Amino acid sequence: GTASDRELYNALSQSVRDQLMARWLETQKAYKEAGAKKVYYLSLEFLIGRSLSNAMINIDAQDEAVKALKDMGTELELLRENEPDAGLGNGGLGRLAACFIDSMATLGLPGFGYSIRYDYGMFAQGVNDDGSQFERPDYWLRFQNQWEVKRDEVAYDIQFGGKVVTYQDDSGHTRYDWVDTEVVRAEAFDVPTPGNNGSTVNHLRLWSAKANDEFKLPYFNKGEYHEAVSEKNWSENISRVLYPEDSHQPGKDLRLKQQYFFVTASLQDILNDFIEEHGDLKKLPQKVAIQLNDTHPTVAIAELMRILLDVHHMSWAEAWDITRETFAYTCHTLLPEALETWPVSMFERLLPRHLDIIYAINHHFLEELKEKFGADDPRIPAMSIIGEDGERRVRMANLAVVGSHKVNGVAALHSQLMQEITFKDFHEFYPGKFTNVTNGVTPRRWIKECNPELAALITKKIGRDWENNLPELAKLEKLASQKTFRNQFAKIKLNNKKRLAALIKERTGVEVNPDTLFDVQVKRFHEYKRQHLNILHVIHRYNQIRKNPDHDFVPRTVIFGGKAAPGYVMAKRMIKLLNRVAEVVNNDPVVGDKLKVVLIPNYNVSPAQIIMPAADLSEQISTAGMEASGTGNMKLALNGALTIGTLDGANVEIAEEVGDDNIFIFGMTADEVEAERAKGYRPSQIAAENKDLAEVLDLIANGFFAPENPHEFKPLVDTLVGDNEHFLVLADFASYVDAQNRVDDQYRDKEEWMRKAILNTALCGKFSSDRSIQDYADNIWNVKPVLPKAK
Ligand code: 26Q
Repeated sequence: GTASDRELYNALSQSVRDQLMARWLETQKAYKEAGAKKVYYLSLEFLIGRSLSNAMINIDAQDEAVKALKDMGTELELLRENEPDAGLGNGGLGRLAACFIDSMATLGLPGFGYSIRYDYGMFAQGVNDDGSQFERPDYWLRFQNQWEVKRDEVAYDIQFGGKVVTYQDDSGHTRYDWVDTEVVRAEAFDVPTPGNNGSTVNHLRLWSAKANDEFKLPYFNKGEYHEAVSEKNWSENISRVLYPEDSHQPGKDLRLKQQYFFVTASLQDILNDFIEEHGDLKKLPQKVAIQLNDTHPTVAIAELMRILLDVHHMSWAEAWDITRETFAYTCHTLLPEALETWPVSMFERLLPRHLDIIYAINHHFLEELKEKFGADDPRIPAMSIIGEDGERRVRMANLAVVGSHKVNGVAALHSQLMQEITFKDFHEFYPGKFTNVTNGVTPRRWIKECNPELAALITKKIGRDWENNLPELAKLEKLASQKTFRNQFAKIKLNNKKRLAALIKERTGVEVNPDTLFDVQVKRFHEYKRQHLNILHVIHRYNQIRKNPDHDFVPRTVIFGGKAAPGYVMAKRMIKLLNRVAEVVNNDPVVGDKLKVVLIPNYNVSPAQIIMPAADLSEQISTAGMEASGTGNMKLALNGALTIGTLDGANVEIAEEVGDDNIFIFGMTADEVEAERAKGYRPSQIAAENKDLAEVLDLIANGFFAPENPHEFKPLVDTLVGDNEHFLVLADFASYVDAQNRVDDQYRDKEEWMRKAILNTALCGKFSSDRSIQDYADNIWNVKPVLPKAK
């Protein structure tokens, strides 16, 4: 008999893995010999997706494997479907971390990721018959994971709870002991992360919780064997599941436990390695840089202080200098509701010693503030690490800012708003601490792997340097005016659209025509991302078609992908409305190919790799000032989609790079949004004055899309027309529709459209994560590449 596809997949993975292992050892040896400074990227999320193709591309084994498999009568594309996505993240922040470890390895930097090995990653999304979202657990570890290596010798004890006792040591110093704690063990699994440079292989280290035999010792001692063993399993819940909320925090014990579990295992590991290689902890910041991916790992600041003070008996001043020089913090939001805070009472119960240390940090900090501002300044309670209004809470963002030497935003506009609004007082108090590093994406996965035909065409025209030096793409600029090149580019786009059409058919049953304009909005469902603005436009278009069916419309397929957090009622309602609108529009015989609407269920990294290359139009329509950066916008533009977007996040920089003629900008600016909110936003007036809009809202509110339950979507409309509606959806409607009409006009001229599409690919070289990582390396980490001998 023949081997099954899974067995072949396993065999191929193993052979690729063996090649990675050899390079991995060489890389570690080279770092050791160089005594290199190392970077650790701490993130509760790494959305890496599949590894097989990525590894083969980065070690240049792809062509060979494709040939060998062909000889065996099978195809790489078939085999790699057997690999489950590693969905260890929610969205942009997690995917950014995955792009960053690819770039660190490609640049030859000693850079390592740390995260949690969740048994269950991001939930799998399904759609019920009524159009609503359902969730299923993602048990991605069902089959042996080919891309991890369990490191039996790497494991640490993690404490929780208990109490703090003090004692005097021999020299009369007061010392602190954290005792009577619950203990859990953290076990290490390494995922090798190859760079695209012929030699470097770093790793991502994932921690898994394992019951410790010390756990529930009292039960054993009492002879309650069964109780002891069954209770043990509870402690393993710490690494059970990724929290699927990406904007408001659940405030659960278990989430704080996850954060601390992850942080202390990583720090113990980092310090072990450092001490073995360099010994003297005073030199820590010279040899170690730790990046905090948002506030999620910020308890690391208190944990490093605890280790330096309580274990290594350093003085406060010395420990604090080392801590601040070691950490840097990346902020990924401006939404106040997304800034993490934890009740003091929870900290006291789970991490009593850390709470003491945070109080002490805050005490020193507030003294400095009083010195500078005077004791009664209102900035003091505002900047305090402890929030005193209502239930007392630890403000993790404030702790992260105070305990880091650099704080960065993720796009120019975001970093500017951070300095002017979110952290205004901090920026004045710490001049020079705040900076920008604009996000990027790895061109290996987001061009070469996902769009092999385009990659081959580019390489044929300009050589392969673009792979690791993306601004080289600018050499394509002059080709945009060549008709033959435009035809080649257009042909590839069409092939990619056919591939996507097949995926849509498979996942939704809907047939879409690859000759229509593919209009794509893929990202988490959120009010601030305004998928509902897109839906309003779809309904408006539907109305136009119904009124004037013989008019020469530009046929469109509007494609959505994304998940709603299970507890986010409004986001779930948006999904349901979208699916209901799709049902009506797709089955109306008057409409035909003029308009189709689909939600591709369970949007994730793997479907994204099919969607990005197939888009004509990229929807980036957030309320200005609310999307920190966006990274899907970059992937789509690099693959030759034109953006329709607001001046928000990295869209601003995309517009700068490609030029105003090659992007469709609409809507209010961040300043205008702020002004409108200040004066009191009254959307009901807007709806009253715009007939097209009123018609759309009436259809939704009156149950046109939910005949069996006509009030279903009334709350959504009520929100949109309500005073001070926070996302100003209706305010941008007219300008959005106008921009969409400009899109149509442009798309009618296919040659001109393709020219612009090519310019988007050519001019987005800035948005490589290699450039982002080089910025971090130069301006924040102060690390240099160390290249092992090539294999
Ligand atoms: C916080 C506390 C408790 C539980 C969960 C969370 C949580 C988890 C994930 C909060 C936020 C997130 C994810 C945020 C995120 O993905 N932000 C996005 O980051 C991208 C990379 O910088 C940006 O491009 C996006 O603009 C930003 O929305």
